[in-house]
Amino acid sequence: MKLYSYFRSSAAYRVRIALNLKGLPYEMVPVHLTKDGGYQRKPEFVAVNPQMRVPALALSSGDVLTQSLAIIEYLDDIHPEPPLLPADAFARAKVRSLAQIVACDIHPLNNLVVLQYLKHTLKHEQAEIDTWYRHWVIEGFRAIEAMIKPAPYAFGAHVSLADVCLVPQVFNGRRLNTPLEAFPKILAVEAACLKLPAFDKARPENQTDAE
Ligand SMILES: N[C@@H](CCC(=O)N[C@@H](CS)C(=O)NCC(=O)O)C(=O)O
Repeated sequence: MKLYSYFRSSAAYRVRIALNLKGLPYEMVPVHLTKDGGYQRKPEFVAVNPQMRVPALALSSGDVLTQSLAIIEYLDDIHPEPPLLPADAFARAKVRSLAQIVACDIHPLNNLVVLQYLKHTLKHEQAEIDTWYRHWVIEGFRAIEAMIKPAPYAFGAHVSLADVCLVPQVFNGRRLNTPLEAFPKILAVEAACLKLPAFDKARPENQTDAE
């Protein structure tokens, strides 16, 4: 499999963690999101993902999957061990709800293309954009902090899709200096996860395209 990724992309980071947890080998294809106007906009990559975003996972069949949550659930379906979603329907919904706070409510407001639109089209100052960024991280994290009871992972003794989404979002928040002291439970989950080789290997700084 080939993973189209960018070291700092938190959506790609989620998929890297999932591939590592499943022990699945993959070739990493870096897509630089800012150099030369962004390689996600070059025809070679548009042919892979017309949405012009990473991650994209090319399967050995040549078929391509996009959208990190869809990719991760696909991997969980075809390689069920270790499971990233609990067997119990209610527990599964709880895990998905945390994952969706990150992937549907926080991250889309802070994505590069959104920040670029605020800056270049709407002409906001960088300081305003940074405030926007932190605001949405804090809003989402307030809800997540209230939802979890680290044990040591977000929903108990087993890593789940919730942790796979949360850890990259903490990385993102920290990168823009979001104050995180108010979220001790989130930080505890992050610390527990980063002790696992699958998470550590997926960290942005451990990628071949890291700068
Ligand atoms: N919902 C998508 C989000 C994908 C996404 O927005 N990726 C960002 C990087 S984290 C991207 O490629 N942005 C390109 C751009 O902003 O131009 C997913 O979960 O895969």
